Amino acid sequence: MRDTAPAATITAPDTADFARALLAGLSAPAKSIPCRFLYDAAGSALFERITELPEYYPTRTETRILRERAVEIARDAAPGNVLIEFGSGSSTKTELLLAEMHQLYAYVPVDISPAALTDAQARIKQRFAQLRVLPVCGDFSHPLALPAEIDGRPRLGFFPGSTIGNLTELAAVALLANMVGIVGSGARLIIGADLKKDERRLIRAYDDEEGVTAAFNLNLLKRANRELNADFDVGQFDHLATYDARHGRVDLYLVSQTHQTVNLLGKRIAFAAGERVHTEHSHKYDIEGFQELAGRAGWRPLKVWTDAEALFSVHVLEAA
Ligand code: SAH
Ligand code: AVI
Repeated sequence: MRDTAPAATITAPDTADFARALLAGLSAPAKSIPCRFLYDAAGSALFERITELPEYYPTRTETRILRERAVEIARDAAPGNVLIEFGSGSSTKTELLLAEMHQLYAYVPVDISPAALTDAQARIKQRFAQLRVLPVCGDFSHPLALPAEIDGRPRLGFFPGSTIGNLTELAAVALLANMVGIVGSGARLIIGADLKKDERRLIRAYDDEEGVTAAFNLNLLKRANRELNADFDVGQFDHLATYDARHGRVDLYLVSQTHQTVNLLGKRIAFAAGERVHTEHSHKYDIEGFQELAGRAGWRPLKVWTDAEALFSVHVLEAA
């Protein structure tokens, strides 16, 4: 991600990537679909609804911490800095920081969802008319071209939401190490990490009463029907959330209700009754464990804040 390029327009990711990943994931003995495909326009809209659910504590808890600490965080953004946000989504939490960061050179939201980026850019431009907003649409786990305009400028990283928890430990360390290269030695990263807690509370957060998380998960199959002309009978799959205490993570699955066959890109994919398709990991950390993980990637812990119930943590890290 060190390379830079002219400011890109927001373009939709190519469907070939989805096609390849879906075929590979559904042909494996233990079926899975990478979670980055949850976020097409419909998925991003469903995620926004999740953030408002009474059961989904992470968004409102992290927002509260950021609101309380925004002035302190803004002191880390020296005049002329570039704020780079990973998995920016609606950029709602970012507004809290931008309101206190008065002399930024630019805000660079990075996201895989063109719909989320387009909406966020319009809203941010409206509220912060003087701010240079340079969106980058792409997968943050792969090398990405950042806008040439920010070349050589000091940077501050922002990675809220506990989106880091959606990566396996190995991938999380690799991404965090990549971020050291992106922001540069001595620069800081503000990162949210969801905390371990009572298993029932976790399951409720990922299997809400209203069924919004189920719709978010099942949208993967609808997306395959829309974009790849597959013929998933979405009503024949259930949403399942489990907690894996050994790995400290919530896992989401789509479960086939019956024995069924689906046509996908000229292939017939068979599902046994009760067979699971893994769709998302959501790791939960303790503070020391998260700092240790970040340390392996070259980050030094500077500060950490949590809420009164110790549901969620926000860390300030410094690149070694
Ligand atoms: N930061 C927001 C949104 C979190 S949802 C918040 O805290 O509420 C996760 C976001 O990361 C989504 O907007 C999704 O589109 C994006 N995302 C997921 N995987 C990604 C990837 N591999 N590369 C870039 N963006 C990704
Ligand atoms: C974006 N990410 C941190 C969310 C989470 O909590 O793992 C995605 C999500 N999946 C289901 N609900 C929310």
